[in-house]
Amino acid sequence: MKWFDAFFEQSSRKAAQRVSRRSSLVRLGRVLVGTALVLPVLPFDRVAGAAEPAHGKKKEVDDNQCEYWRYCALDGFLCSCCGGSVSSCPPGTEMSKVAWIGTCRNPKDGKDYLVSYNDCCGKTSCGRCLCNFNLGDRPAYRMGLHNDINWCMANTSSMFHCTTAVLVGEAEKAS
Ligand code: ABN
Repeated sequence: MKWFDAFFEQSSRKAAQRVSRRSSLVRLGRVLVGTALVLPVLPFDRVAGAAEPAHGKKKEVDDNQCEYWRYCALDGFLCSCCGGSVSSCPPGTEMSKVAWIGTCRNPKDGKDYLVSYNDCCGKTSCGRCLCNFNLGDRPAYRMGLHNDINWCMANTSSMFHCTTAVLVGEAEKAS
């Protein structure tokens, strides 16, 4: 059984050598130094960072988002999310004959504009991009100044599908 003892003695010594605290520290040190030397020279993809808006600059809001400036007094589903656009109805629907008018400020030029919120009629509710901003909205007893109304009421079909935000023109400054 001598060979057996010798074999195990040798294996144990080798194992002890391999996993000794000192050799582990040496290995760890090598890894750390190697990482510190190699990482800074690796090519990083900085394209994502370049796509970020510059500090202080706001990301542009498109007309599929409730925060788009023309929707400041819109209550309904955005037609731009329903197959239409900000100022046109989706196919198969018809623009309401009556509407309510809001006043919104265009952040690009700082001017106020009149916006006509016409509903698109003739199909069931679109159900996408529901927005509810109420700038200038008045209680329902002043119907013409209220946005929570189905403006398809005067159309052949009073079924409400979505709401547009048609630009009417620049608002006059109050004197
Ligand atoms: N003007 C949008 C709308 C339609 C139906 C009911 C409430 C609001």
